[in-house]
Amino acid sequence: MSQSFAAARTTAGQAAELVLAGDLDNPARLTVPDLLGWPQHRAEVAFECATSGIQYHRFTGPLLHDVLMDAGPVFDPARRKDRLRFLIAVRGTDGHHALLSWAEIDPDFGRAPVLLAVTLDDTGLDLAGPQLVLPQDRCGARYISGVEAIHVDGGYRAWG
Ligand SMILES: Nc1nc2c(c(=O)[nH]1)N[C@H]1C(S)=C(S)[C@@H](COP(=O)(O)O)O[C@H]1N2
Ligand SMILES: [Mo]
Repeated sequence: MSQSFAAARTTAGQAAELVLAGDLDNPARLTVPDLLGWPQHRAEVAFECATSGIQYHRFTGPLLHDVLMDAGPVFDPARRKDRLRFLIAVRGTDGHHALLSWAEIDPDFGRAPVLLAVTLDDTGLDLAGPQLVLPQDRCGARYISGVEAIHVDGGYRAWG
């Protein structure tokens, strides 16, 4: 935690910012306080780390799906097949990054209640930046902390 905390801080203790970019009609920059503007959800999770064993944490924050829908992904929401070709890349301040498929978090498909957490064990993440929370994951590797960029990618639509 202390490493990502230091990396996410910009000058003079400013709050971390998260950039939403890619195939979006409304790209955005959001702080952790901005993320309080969506309905807040709670998750109590356990995940296994390859190096430190099973970890237990409590998180709160908005659904990733709610935040990304407001950023206007460029698919036709009425055509379900269109959404199946989108990917979501998530990167932390230390460069750790991972992919989700759009379908994984879509209420019509995988329905995974993935959060962009604003609190971790009742402590605010305002300076560290939000943390990706995937209650469906057995392993902790996608619980990316200090999230600084999310890129929505509809590139596979090029297959027609
Ligand atoms: N930014 C960032 N987030 C990360 C990682 C990382 O290297 N960088 N490691 C992941 C891994 S492998 C695990 S198991 C969990 C560890 O979470 P913990 O520190 O709460 O145990 O964080 C995940 N989130
Ligand atoms: Mo891990």
